[in-house]
Amino acid sequence: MANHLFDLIRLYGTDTAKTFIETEDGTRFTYDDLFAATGRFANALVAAGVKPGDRVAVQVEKSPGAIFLYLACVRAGAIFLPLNTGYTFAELEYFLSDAEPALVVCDPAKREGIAEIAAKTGVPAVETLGRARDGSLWHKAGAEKPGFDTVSRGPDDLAAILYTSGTTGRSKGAMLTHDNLASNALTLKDYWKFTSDDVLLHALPIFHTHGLFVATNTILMAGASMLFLPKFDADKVFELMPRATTMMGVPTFYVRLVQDQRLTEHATRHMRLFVSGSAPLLAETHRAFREMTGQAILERYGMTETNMNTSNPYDGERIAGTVGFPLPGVSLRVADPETGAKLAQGEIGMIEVKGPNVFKGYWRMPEKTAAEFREDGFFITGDLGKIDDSGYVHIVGRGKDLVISGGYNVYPKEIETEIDGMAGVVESAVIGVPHPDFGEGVTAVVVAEKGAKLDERVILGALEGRLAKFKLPKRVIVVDDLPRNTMGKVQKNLLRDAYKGIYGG
Ligand code: MCA
Ligand code: AMP
Repeated sequence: MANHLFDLIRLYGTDTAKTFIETEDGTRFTYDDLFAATGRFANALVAAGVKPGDRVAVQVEKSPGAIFLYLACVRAGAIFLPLNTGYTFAELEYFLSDAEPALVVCDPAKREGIAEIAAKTGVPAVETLGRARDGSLWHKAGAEKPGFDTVSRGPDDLAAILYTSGTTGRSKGAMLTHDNLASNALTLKDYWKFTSDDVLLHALPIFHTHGLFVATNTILMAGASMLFLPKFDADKVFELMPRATTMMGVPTFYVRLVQDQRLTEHATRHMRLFVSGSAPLLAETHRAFREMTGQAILERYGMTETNMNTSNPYDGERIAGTVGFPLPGVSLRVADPETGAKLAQGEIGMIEVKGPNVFKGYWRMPEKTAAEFREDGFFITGDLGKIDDSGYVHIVGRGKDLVISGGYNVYPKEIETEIDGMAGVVESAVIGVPHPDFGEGVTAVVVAEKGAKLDERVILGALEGRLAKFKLPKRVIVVDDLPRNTMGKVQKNLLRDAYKGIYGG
């Protein structure tokens, strides 16, 4: 039966003896293995009670098994819901109660804690999947047949839900359809000239758009291969580059590489493309990389809700500090943030996009969805930018209160709510300030009650275990009061200015 995304993957994975994934220990899975494993996993999902349209929540360590599980969900007509491995149990409870999955799959080490939350939130089934080809789901899938009658799904059916935090606090589940994912992967394959000869050095996590869809789906559509690292590790990257042709990364990857004397033209001679995204790449990093290797990093721009929107050109000039041109099929405009009226070329305003890449809406939040679309169907990104005379898009700021640390989004409101709830705290403001490694460092400015014994250590101690580590402030500063404008609103720009040097960046 027709399954929009999986059929395309099958169509392009024609050389079934070819390696799809090779892991650090040299284990290889071919496209044949991939198709058989997705069949086995899909059978195991059905046996676990998963029906078409059900959500499958997954918080597992990076491994080929996690990719098999993603594609098994697609084949079974289920909705894949990946979760950051850094999320604490307290954070997971919200996702499970909001998404109401039929099954949650977690790392074997977390089974007990997750089972408790599953029971509390009414999730009927829990399975485990480990990095060492272990866990209950791995074993159950191994006992199943590789043949599976792939469930029929059209272009507009949901393939995945990815949660993205909201500026008002509650995370929103972005609903992505088969065609959102398929169309974007096919576009990127062509735009970045991927062929079955490519080998992608994959060092990103696979619970976000970048590592899962941009990287993995593009490779699948090209019938190409991946070298799978559990995480970014400069030593491993240098060791593997002679065997790879491409890499995709967040700016922190490149910041770390340009500080390394091993980065030379010779070391990168086998690589044809380095892509950067998820956060702004500093022009100085772009320049340093070019000087050391002779290669220009290709910067692109996307969002969880929209997949990829723009890209610097493959053949033309890749300009540092810009995110390039709208991708084929994507309409992009810069509009007045208040009225939505299109602005003249060169003016700064809200970036809005429309195209087959744009998501279907937020899970069970019709009002929030409606608020983020214009009447003519353009999605309001929350990013401020302009289009220059040559058509390159520049992102100049954010209209949303968001910090991006090492490629992970951190919403100040969520951290402020936690801090404000602590005894002895009057109020807090969380900001992002330049950080030499993570781009922006999450920083909390806190007003304490008179006489309260609050310092950085106490506040950080209280946040630990409640929030994922990447969200924890790198510094906490206790002050007497926060600067406010005449309307009483905290002036975060003044705080950002006051603390811009604290990380020495
Ligand atoms: C780890 N830590 C972090 C981060 N990562 N803190 C802030 N921000 C982070 N991103 C914590 C660790 O828990 C640790 O805490 C300490 O910082 C130092 O860890 P370190 O070993 O240096 O970090 P790492 O493990 O090397 O990770 C850094 C990383 C990683 C490689 C940059 O965060 C990463 O892979 N980021 C990629 C995120 C990503 O894929 N984003 C795409 C989103 P402690 O010392 O206390 O233990 S998709 C997206 O944005 C859109 C769609 C798009 O356009 O792509
Ligand atoms: P997420 O919600 O994790 O999908 O993050 C999407 C946000 O990351 C966008 O709205 C932008 O603010 C930011 N972003 C992604 N790529 C870039 C880039 N190349 N330059 C600047 N910001 C980027």
